[in-house]
Amino acid sequence: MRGRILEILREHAPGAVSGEDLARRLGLSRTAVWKHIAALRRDGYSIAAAPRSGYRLTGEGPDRLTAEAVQPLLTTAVLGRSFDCLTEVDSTNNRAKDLARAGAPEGTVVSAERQTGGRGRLGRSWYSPHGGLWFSVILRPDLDLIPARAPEATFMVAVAVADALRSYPGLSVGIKWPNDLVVGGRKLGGILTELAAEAERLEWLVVGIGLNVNIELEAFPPALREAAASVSALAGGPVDRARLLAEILQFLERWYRLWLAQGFGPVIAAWRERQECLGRRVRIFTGRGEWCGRALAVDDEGALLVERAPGVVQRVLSGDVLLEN
Ligand code: BT5
Repeated sequence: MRGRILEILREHAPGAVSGEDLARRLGLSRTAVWKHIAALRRDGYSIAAAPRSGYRLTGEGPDRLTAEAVQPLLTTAVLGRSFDCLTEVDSTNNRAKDLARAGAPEGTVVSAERQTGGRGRLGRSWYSPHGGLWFSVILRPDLDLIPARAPEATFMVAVAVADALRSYPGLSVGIKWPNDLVVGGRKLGGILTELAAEAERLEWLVVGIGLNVNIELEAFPPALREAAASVSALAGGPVDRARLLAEILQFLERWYRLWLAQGFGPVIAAWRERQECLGRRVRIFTGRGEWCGRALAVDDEGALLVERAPGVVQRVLSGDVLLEN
């Protein structure tokens, strides 16, 4: 049945076929058609859906992310030179941490087409269907970097990913404290940094990056649909994920080197230029409750300074921010 649906979509491409037409021609219900379309998308076909016109095949053949596609595009010296490209994994961060413990070299990248247990911060889950970029990078800063400085990496990665995305039309990506990549108030991606330290020495960092790339907004679960953004929705069609990954790694390598050479100063300065929360009224959520204030600044350790009442400034080291206006 999926083959028949593909044939019909191909006949009409680049035009659209309505769900009703497909249902009538195949003797199926519209729900059954929708389920087959969802399965085709999971298999990697890019199919756009518009409320009135119907389904449109926007990318021929499965959109697959392979090491063979990414490696020739790499311009990096270290990042991605060792590359583990998986179809499915619980979490690329888990896999990268296992590899780091086993001694994998700096710059090792683990990516997956799908994550079955993608993780956000604080035990939250990260929705990771086919079509996104879900990957983790092992870093072994060759410095006496004290573990307390590890959170700086999240800022460094956010700047690098925002810079890579900003070269795409329609993608004026901003950063929301501490780790969100946002466009027009919607979340396009997030970053999860994990580490191992012994005594006062950082052994490795795993930076996990999740980016909604070729995912239709209606494919998101209802709870995320209003809050999430995807590159394909913003850029007006699917983009080449292998190229995007190679570009992100290139920016990441540049910013990583700058961070190691010059410290947090240039990173946080660049972060301030790209962020979208300072000067705004915000609601702060921490493990201990929620409260409102005005975001004033980010200090040199990456903490958010929020004016809770006139003259009363609170320093927030971890938590979530909702922009109120
Ligand atoms: C994050 O957490 O934003 C970090 C996400 C990191 C994901 C990458 S994917 C590769 C690597 N492997 C992993 O297992 N993780 C990393 P946080 O700030 O806690 O945000 C989590 C919240 O974002 C969830 O509670 C949802 O509300 C929302 N969310 C979940 N999936 C989303 C998605 N695909 N797009 C937008 N928002 C999402």
